[in-house]
Amino acid sequence: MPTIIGPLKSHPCMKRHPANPVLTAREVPYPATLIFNPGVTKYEGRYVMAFRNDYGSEQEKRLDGTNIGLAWSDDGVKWRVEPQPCFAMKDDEIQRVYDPRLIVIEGRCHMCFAVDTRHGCCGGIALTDDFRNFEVLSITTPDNRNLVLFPERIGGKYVRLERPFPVYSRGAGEHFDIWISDSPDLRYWGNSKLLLGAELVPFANAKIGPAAPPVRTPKGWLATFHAVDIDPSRGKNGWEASWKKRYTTGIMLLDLDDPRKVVGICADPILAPEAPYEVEGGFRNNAIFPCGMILEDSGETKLYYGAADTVVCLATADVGDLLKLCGC
Ligand code: BMA
Repeated sequence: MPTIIGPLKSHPCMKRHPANPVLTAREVPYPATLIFNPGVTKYEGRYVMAFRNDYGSEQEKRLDGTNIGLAWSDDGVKWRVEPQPCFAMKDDEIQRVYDPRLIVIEGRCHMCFAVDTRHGCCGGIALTDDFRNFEVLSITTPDNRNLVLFPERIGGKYVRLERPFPVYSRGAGEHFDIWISDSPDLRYWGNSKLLLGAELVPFANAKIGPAAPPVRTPKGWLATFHAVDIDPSRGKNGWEASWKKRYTTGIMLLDLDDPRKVVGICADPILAPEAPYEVEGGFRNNAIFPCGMILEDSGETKLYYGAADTVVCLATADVGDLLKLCGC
C-alpha cells in the first residue's frame, strides 16, 4: 500500500492566468480532441508552442491517434494554430510520438518527445529550423521518456534530464526517478547519473519526471518536475474506468556550473490540481503536466502545462519567489 499523500494545494506565488485554458481543441483547425502537454519557447521574437493532440471523438469517448500541433503567439497568451500538425511518426514499429518539449540552443530549435514503440517507450530529440522539417538526432533505448534539454552547453557538453523506467531494480510499483546525462553532439549520450530519487519528494508516492526544460537564473538552473501520487481509493475521474493518480508540479534549483548538484528543492508542490479545468470534465482529471517555462526580462516566469490531459493552461510567478521556494 502506498503512503497516502492527502490534499495538496498550489503555492500562492503561482497565479493561474485568467484566460485559462489558453488553448483548447476548439481553436485547432484539424481533427483534435485533447490538446495538452505544451512545449513552449521563444523563437525569433515570438512564442512558439508544440502541443500534443490526441484526436478521436469526445462524444464517443474514443481516441484514434496522436500528433503534434504547432501554435504561435505574440504575447504568450493568445495563440494562432498552424493549419496542419507539424510532426508525427508512425510505422510498423513506432506507434506515436507525444509530449513535445521545445528549446532553442545556439539559435536553433530542438524538440524532445516521447516515442511509443512496439518494444517500449523511448525519448527522442529532433532539430528543426522551420517547424515543418524535423531531423531526428537521437532516440533512447526503452524505457525512457520526459527528456528535457538545457538551453546551452555546460562545460562544453549538451545536457539533458530524463526519466527511465527501472521496473526490475525499483521493485513493484512505479518508483521512477530523474536522471541527468551529457553529450558532445546531442546524438551520443553518456555520463548518466541519478539526479533526484522519487523518495526525496514528499508529495510523490510513485514516480517523478522532468517537466519543462530548465531555465537559467543568476542563482542556478530552475528545474520543474512532475510528481505522481497514487491513492487506491480514487476511482473514476475522467474518461477512464479508473484513474488513481494525481500529477502535481515541483521545483528545484540546480548548480549553474554543475547541474548534477541539486542546490535546493521545495518540499511542497508549486502547482496542484484545484481549478475546475484541472479537476473536472477532462480525460484524466487531477493531472497537471508542464512542458514549457519561459523567464521574461521582467522576472515573470510563465509555466505552460497540460490540464486534465485535455487543455493547455498557463500559470505565472515571480522568479524571485520561485528561487526563495528553493531556499535561495
Ligand atoms: C504520463 C504521460 C503524460 C500524461 C500523464 C497523465 O505518464 O503519459 O503524457 O499527461 O501521464 O496522464
